Amino acid sequence: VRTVEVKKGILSKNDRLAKRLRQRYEEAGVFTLNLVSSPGTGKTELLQRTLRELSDRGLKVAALVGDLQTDNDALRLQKSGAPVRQITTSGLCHLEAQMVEDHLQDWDLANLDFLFVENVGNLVCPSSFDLGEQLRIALLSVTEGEDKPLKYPPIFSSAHLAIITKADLAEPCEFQAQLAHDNIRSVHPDIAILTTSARTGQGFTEWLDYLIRQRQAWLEEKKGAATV
Ligand SMILES: Nc1nc2c(ncn2[C@@H]2O[C@H](COP(=O)(O)OP(=O)(O)O)[C@@H](O)[C@H]2O)c(=O)[nH]1
Ligand SMILES: [Mg+2]
Repeated sequence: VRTVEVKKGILSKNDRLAKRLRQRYEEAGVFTLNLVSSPGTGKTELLQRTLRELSDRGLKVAALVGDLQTDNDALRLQKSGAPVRQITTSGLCHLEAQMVEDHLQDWDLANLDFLFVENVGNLVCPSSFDLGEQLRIALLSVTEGEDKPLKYPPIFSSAHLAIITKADLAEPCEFQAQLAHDNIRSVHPDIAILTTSARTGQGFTEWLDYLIRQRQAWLEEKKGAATV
């Protein structure tokens, strides 16, 4: 019983902080996304290309990236030219709202259109921690096996979008796309699913269009709420 009580305490503190972050994002008009998946699914690779291509379309983007150790991913993402900051969790398997808030303290969010948060690679823990994001995106690579959504349902049921990554490797991995879709939809029936390859650029037009559409709808919703 005590364990449950402690976890509840941590989660409710996190929820309070996440609400504060969400308010800050709304005031600044920055659309924030939380990318979750197991290690090696291709979060950093997807982000690197996404940051570059959104910048090319004239959008202002930035990223925070979480890892247990090292700033390798931040260094990779900085190559896109966008502002990037590393959050090192020193062993913690997920990001919490407090860590995000601490790393955003001196950033002028009003200057940004999109903020991407790459969570720590883990298919379990990140699903419980709201970071105040507008959208949570769960990634599944073709190399991981189609059954992962069945084994780790919360990460897929708590996400707004699933992306199947590394599509260029689908054939050698004998990836069964229909089975993966069915498994994702068995834990989250109406979730949107995109398929991408950060290597070849496959699916990136749909992915970037999706991001821009979602941000636009959010801005319009906010404007509508403000005039009511
Ligand atoms: N073939 C191929 N490899 C990829 C793709 N995306 C990522 N990778 C590789 O997969 C490995 C893990 O990618 P990374 O972005 O670090 O995954 P993360 O741990 O989820 O951030 C790296 O060696 C990447 O180069 C892709 O679309 N196609
Ligand atoms: Mg990474």
